[in-house]
Amino acid sequence: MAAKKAKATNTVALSKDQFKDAIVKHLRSTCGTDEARANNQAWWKATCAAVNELVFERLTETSKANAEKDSRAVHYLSLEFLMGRLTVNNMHNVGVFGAARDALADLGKDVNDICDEEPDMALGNGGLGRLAACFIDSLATLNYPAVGYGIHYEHGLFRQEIQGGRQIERPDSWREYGNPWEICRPESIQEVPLYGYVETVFGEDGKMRKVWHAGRQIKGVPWDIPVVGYEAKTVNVLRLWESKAADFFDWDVFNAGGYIDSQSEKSQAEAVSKVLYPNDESEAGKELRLIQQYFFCACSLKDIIRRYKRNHSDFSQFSKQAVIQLNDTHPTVAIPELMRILIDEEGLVWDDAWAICKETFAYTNHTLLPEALEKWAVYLFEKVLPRHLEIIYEINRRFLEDEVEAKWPGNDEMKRHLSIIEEGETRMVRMAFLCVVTCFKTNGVAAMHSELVKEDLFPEFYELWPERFVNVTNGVTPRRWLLACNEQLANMYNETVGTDWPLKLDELKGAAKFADDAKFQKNFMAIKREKKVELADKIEELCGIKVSPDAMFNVLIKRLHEYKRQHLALLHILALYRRLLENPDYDMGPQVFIFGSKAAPGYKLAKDIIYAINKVADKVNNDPRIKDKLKVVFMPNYRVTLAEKLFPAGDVSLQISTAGYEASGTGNMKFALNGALTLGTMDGANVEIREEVGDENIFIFGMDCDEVKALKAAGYNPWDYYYGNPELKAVLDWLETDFFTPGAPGELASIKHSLLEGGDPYLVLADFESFTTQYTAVDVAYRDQKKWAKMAIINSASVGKFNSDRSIEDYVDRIWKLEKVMPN
Ligand code: NTF
Repeated sequence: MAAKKAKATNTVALSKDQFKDAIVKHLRSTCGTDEARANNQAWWKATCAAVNELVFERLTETSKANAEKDSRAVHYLSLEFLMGRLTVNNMHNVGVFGAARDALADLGKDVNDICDEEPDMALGNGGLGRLAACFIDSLATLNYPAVGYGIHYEHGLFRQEIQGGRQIERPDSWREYGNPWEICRPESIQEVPLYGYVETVFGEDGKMRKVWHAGRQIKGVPWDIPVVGYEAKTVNVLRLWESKAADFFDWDVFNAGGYIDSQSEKSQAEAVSKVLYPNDESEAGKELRLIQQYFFCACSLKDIIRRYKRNHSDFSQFSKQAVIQLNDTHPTVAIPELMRILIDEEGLVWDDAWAICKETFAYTNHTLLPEALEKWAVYLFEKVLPRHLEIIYEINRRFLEDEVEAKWPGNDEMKRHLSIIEEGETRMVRMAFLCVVTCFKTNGVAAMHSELVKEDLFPEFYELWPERFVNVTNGVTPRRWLLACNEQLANMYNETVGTDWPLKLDELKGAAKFADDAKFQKNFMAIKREKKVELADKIEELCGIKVSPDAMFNVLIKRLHEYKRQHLALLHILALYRRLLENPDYDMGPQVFIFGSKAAPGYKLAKDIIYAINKVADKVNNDPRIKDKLKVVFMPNYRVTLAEKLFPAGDVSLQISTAGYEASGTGNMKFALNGALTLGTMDGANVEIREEVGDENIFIFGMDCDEVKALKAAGYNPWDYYYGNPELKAVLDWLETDFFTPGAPGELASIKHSLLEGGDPYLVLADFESFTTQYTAVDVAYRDQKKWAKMAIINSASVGKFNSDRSIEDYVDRIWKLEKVMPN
């Protein structure tokens, strides 16, 4: 009965009383308990089951409509989907959040406590994975046919503990006790071959064929997570593959007393989807990682082809029906896999198969960092995927002999330069080149980044095929990153500009005209303060540090990486501390610096930076001489759920990467939307944020990309800055003493060494002075609360462009060419 009501209307799907009945019913029938005995975990599961009554019905409707209309769909292949929690999000999107909250309250439960039971789905590292999650939210919201494909990792990104200031990694078991959002689909299991050898056989017609005799098979079991569109009829699917041993049991081994061996077969197969690699740049060289990539691409392609074949008897319409978006190079092996299927299994000739691949795949580049551009050793490919290597060789041969030769005749140097195979002691497959050679579109993720992709990363490919290169600036879903995480501000906007903004974020612009209005400012700042109080409580609970909500909250939250320059912020903190010690009356407003960040477990310097932040925090926070003017907080286990508390509470959003290195950034957008001011470089999407909010409402510092290039070309010498700036020298030298690590001098010295002897590859020292100078301006601006309020309001009201719905419409328009299937 409840579900019927949902069909009738999009927004208010269930009344409070209906929702109450549904929860109580599920406590009993789904969870095997009752209101008197249930713990919060059971309450949560019953609540999810009540929401799922609506979700599953829409899921079935959507797949029925897609099948009936045989619509073109996008398949978003990504090794990462950083979903976070789904309960609140799904309740908002199906339109039952209010009913659920009130129903739970009537039953004596607080919605927040109940939703706190949900573990984060942390199947991603950072920006790339979270972007994928925002994109599938937008695709469903806009009613586009889409499937997300990825891996059903048993363990997501590690849980971070801080012990004695150092990061400790603990396993993350997000589904240990079951997850109410996922549905196992054994009817769609796929088999994946690996290893073995390739045989050349001649058929009776005299034609040559290749047969791959795999050395082993593993099984891919699909788990579907419904992706609920906001106020939409569409519920799409995120399909995640779990690896299992193939369906045979080796009785010979078992009977011969080799039970252990048959178990090892099982555990090897299951290892494939066991863990997410915790490095957000690249994991080149690891055989298991290559197998992960192939495993999920092979399963996904089989799934796409199975669905296609329901309505088609040949492949002539394939690229009209399916577009496959490669989220970075991680799924590149899908290209030779589709070639292999079409040629070896479906009997197409090379040219036809190649034409299909070229029209099916598109590639998004997310980074320019050379170490992040994936390369796989040829010998590894040969061992794991021998047939795919042959296909890559042939793609490369044709590319070099036909296209490169035609453009640059007789130029062997150019051929070497552009070859998909890199020659050298260890020959390597350049995955990004394979993408660009194949894909009909290659896009960067912010305007500036897309220019650099053309000019610096792939200039010759751009010369060959300029029409293939496009930009799609990233975005974030306003449902999660404003409506759900900042209810107070969301309500204020509802009253000011109406309730359409979660879909049409540009409507917030209507609030900008109140930026000067004293009452509006007061309300806006009161909300900010409320969110800061909530965060301050959380900080005290997690870190035992008391911070004042009246201080300026400077927040730096993102993965730890030298190019993101958390250590630049640390040097500035040291400079402030030193100024306060030297002059207790030093003129500055109270400030809190809040960090949240995980470091890749093998990234030594990144972990040293976390340690240094914590050691400096210990000292600063407990130094009575500075009278609480400065506090430093490192929040452990930064993840989506913590981010939802941090973005609404920030005053200053630190986006301080070296210009030219951050492809886009998406945290910068979430902060601005929640009324924080950016202190950042001219990098990634900061450039476009500045365009939207205006130069007077953002604090830009440091060298721009051209200046960075020029300084590097001229020969950068960090020692010049060390000797040229006494304050900088003093704080760097401080790191070598035992001031912050009593009795253990030198514990923080690796940071200094990387910046001097190490050559300071990300120009921290070169930008230091500009950073501290601009920070003084930020401090002065903050102390004029009226002016600050105005700037904050303008920021929040002006970033409608960074709605991920807009990004998706750009993808549809420039790349995917989809049509909506379910009506709006
Ligand atoms: C990240 N790339 C970039 O570093 C961010 O600037 C960007 O916002 C996100 O992608 C999303 O586009 C990666 O995580 C990776 F893996 F490519 F290095």
